Amino acid sequence: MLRKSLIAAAAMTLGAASLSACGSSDSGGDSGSGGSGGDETITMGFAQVGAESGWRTANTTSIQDTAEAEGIDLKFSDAQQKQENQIKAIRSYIQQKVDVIAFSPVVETGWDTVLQEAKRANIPVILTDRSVDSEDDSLYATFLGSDFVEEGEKAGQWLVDNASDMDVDGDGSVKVVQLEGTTGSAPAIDREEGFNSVIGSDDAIEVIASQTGDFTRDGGKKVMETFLSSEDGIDVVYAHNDDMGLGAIEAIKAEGLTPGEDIKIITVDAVKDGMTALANGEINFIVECNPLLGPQLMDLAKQVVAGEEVEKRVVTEETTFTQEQAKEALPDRQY
Ligand code: GYE
Repeated sequence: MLRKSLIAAAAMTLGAASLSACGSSDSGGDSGSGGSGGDETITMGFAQVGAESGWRTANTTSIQDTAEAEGIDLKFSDAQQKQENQIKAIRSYIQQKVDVIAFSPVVETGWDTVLQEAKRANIPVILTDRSVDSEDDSLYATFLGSDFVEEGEKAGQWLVDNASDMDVDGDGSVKVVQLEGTTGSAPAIDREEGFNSVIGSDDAIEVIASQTGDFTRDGGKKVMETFLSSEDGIDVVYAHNDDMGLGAIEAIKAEGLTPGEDIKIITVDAVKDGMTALANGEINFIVECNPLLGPQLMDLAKQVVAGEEVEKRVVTEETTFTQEQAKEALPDRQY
């Protein structure tokens, strides 16, 4: 007990030291003079990917609501799925001397320069949701998010386990079309890799076409329309998120086919609209990806700003849903 409180006291002192160091740099007129209580507000700059999907909307709400509840001053920007916009936002957060920068990198590569600028300015960076592909892991404090390879594996495993029901036209092969997420993004790369690594064990399953729908409903619909006119005998759609799967449903219906029966659908995310389609039988299986990262992100931010050691990788826990499980889970679904 005593040991614990000593450690806590030491951590607090450390925190106070690094906070005041931060507040006093540049002697800028910041509001850190709150008397002896030392309650300095943490300022976080957050560079969001965009508003491309139901997942993203839930993620943004979780971050904004938690920041407000925790008294963290959040500067928020929406990059509209463009890396250059995210880089601009990060540079402006550096200029504003925020205490911590958090962002969800739209694509994996091309971040080293701007992250070095943050490092030189002594502003810690937290990656949330998506990771970067960089040799230098000193450029960020921690990465909080899902294991996308595992999500792809879960999708592939369900397909392998149910392969006999998936050969809708009974021609002896399961023909899959894939709706990929944003090209170059971690979830698109990893969900494809995980899926392929598992379906490789079954010779009857083949991916006959694959194209990006940019994680949007409209993108999924358009790509599916193309697939329906160019490919014969599609049995299964594997969509890297619910929104693209929901777009595919519209395209399938427009062809006079029944989604979930004539063409089976597997997606990732498990947001409300996806879960509703699953419960209604229009989607067949969803791998969950949890967008409610706000509470863990704000905890990590406080620790990082206080100079405490944090895990370099924090993985969120997730499950999967069949149609029956979706019916049960839907009434309590938060997002
Ligand atoms: O699956 C998708 C969103 O990065 C996990 O991005 C996130 C993905 C999510 O657009 O819906």
